[in-house]
Amino acid sequence: MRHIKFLYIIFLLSLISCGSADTGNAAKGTISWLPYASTDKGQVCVDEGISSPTIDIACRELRGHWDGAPVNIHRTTDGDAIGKNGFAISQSDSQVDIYAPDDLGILYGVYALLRNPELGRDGRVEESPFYDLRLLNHWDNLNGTIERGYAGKSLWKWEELPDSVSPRYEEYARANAAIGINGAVLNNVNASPKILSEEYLKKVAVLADIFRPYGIKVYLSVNFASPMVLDSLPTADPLNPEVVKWWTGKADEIYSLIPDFGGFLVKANSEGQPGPMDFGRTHADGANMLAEALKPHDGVVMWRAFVYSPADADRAKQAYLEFQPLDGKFADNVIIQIKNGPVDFQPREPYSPLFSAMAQTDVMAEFQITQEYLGHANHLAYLAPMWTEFFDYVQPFDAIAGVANIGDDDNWTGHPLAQANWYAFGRLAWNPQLTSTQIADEWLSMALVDKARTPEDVYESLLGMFDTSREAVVDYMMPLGLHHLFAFGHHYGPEPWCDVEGARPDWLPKYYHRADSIGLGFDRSPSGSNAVGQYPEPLRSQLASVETCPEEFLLWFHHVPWSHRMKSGNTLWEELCIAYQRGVEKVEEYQQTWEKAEPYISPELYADVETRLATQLKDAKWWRDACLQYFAQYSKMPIPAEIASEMRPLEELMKIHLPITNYKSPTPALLDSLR
Ligand code: BDP
Repeated sequence: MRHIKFLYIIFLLSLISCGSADTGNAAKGTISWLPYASTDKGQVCVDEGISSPTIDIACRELRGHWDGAPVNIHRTTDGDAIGKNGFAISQSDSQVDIYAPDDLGILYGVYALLRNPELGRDGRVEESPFYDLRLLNHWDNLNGTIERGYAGKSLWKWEELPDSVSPRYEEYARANAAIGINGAVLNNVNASPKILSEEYLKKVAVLADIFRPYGIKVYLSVNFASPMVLDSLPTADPLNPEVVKWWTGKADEIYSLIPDFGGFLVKANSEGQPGPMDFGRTHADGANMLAEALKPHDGVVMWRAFVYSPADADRAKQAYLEFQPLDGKFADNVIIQIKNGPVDFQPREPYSPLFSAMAQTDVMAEFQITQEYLGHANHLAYLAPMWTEFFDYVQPFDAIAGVANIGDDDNWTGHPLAQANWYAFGRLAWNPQLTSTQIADEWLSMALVDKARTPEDVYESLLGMFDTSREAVVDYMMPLGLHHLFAFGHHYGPEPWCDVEGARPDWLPKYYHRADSIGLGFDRSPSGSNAVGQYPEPLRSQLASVETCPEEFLLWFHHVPWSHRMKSGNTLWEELCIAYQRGVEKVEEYQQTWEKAEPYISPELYADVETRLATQLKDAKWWRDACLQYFAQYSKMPIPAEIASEMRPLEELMKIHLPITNYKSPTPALLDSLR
C-alpha cells in the first residue's frame, strides 16, 4: 500500500514536471529566448512625443507578454551617460522605468526586461552594446542551399519575394533584436553577381523593410566581378573609371530602394573568387573603390582577410603577410573582417595575429556559429567557450560577425540545442565580458528547463554539459593543437591519411599534422615556418618554445617528439591517447546527464537530442579510432589496451567515404550504413 502511495506521488510529481517541461521553448520549434506566453495585460506608459514603429514593437511586446508592474518608457536627454542604443532599467513593486537615448535602446531594454523580469529590481541597471556592428553572415545561396548550413534550406524564399512574405522574416528580426544583433548579410560570401540585379534588389528591399523597425540593417555580399557579369563591362579593375562609375551607380540604386542599407561584404581573391589582384591592384585599391561608392550613403565595406594560396608560405601566415603591409591604406569606412583563427574555424585555433597588426585600420572578428568543423548539426558543441577564449587574447576591434547556423528547419538551427550558439553570439556581441557559463545559464533556464522545478544537481549537470561540450569536441577530434584532420571536402569525419590526387596540399590533413617517425605537429617556431613571429611579445616568445607554449596549442606551433614529456608527466603519445579517450567519455557522460534530465524536458526535444547524442558518440569513437591508429603507425607506441580493445580496425575505417555535400549533415542512417 505504502508502495502504491509512493508511486502515486511519483505520478503526481511527473505531471508537474511535464507541465514544466512544456515551458522549454527549445521544444516548440520557436525561438527559445523570445516571450510567447501571452498575458495581454502588460501596462505601458510612454513619455509624450515618443513614437515610431520601433516603439510600437516595444509596446506590443510588453502589452502582450509582460505581467509585472506597469512600465514607464522614457527618452533620456543628451546629458545622460547611457551609450547609443543602450538602456537603463529600474523597478520597484509598483513600477518599472526604462530609459534610453533612442528608440532602439528602448526596444533592447524591453527585451532585456522580458528575458529577465527581475532586471533593475536591486538597483538601476545600465547597459549599452560593446560593438557598434553586431552582424550575422548568412552563407545562403540564391538557389536556396546554404553553404555549410545544416538546418535546412535558406530562410529567404527568393523565388517568392517580393510578392509573398514569410512570417518567419519578422520572427527572425524579433529573435535578433531580442539579443541585440543589428545587421544581417543576407547572402553567401561566395556571392552570385545576381544579388545586385534590379530584380533581386527589390526582393532585398522587402526584407529590409521588415527588419528596419527591429533595428536590423541589411548588407549584401558582393562579387567583385559584378560589373563584368551583370553589365558586360570589359573589366572590373577598381581603378578603371567605367568600373568606378558602375559601382557608384549601383550604390545609388541600392540606396534609392533601401535608404539605410548597411554595406558590402567582400570575399576577394580567395578560393577562386575574383578580386582586384586579378587586375594587378591591391586589396586596398578594391576596398577603397567600393567604400567611395558607399560613402555618401554612410555605408561600410567589410573586406575579408580570408586569403591563402597553395604555393605560398605556411597557410596560417598568409592573411597577415597579405594584409599587414596594407595597414593604414584603407578608407575609413572599410573594415577588415578577420576569422578568429589564422586557418579556418577549427575546433581550436590560436587567435589570428592579424588582429594585433592593424593599428591604423578598423578590424572586425568573424566567428562561425554554424558548426562546419564541429560535427555539423549532429554534435552538441556550445561555442561560447571558444569565443570567450578568443576574447581573452583580443578585443581591440570595432565590429563582430558570426556565420549563421540558421535555416528553414522548424527548430531554426538543426540541432535544437544549437539555438544556444545563435543566442550566445548575440549576447557576446553585446557584451564580450559575459562568461560562457552565465550565457549557458540564461539560455538553459529560458529554453530548456524550468530552473525552479529542476533539481539543482540535474541543472548543474546540464550546465556542465554545455560548458565542456566544445572542449569535448576538441578532445575527440583534434586535441593539443592538431587541426584540419578532416576528410576532404565535407569537413565532417576524420581522414588524417587523406590524399587526393591533384588536390591542393593545404586542403589535405597531412599538410597540417606532419606525422613522422620523430613526432607530430606543424613546426611554426622560429626554426620552422616562424608563424610565431607574427605575434607580439611576450606572447611570441611564449609560443616559440615547446616548454612554454600552452599545451592546447602545442601541435599547432611545434613538431613535438612522440616521447616528449608533457606537464602531466605523460609522454605526448600517452597524452594524445588520454585526450581522445576523454572526449569519448565526455559524450558518454552527456548521455547520462541527458537521461537524468528527461523528466524535466519535453518528450519530443528529449528524443531528438538523445538520437543526436548517440550519433555524436559513434562519431567521437570514429575520430578516436581513426586518429590514434593512424598516428600509432608513426609513433610505434601502444594504444592503451582498454581503448584498443574496442576499436574498429584502421583498414575498415579507411574505407568509409561520406558523399561530399557542403550543405547538410550526414544523417544517422547514412552514417550507420557506411561504417
Ligand atoms: C571555409 C568554408 C568555405 C567558405 C570559406 C570562406 O569551407 O565553404 O566559403 O571558408 O569563409 O571555411 O570563405
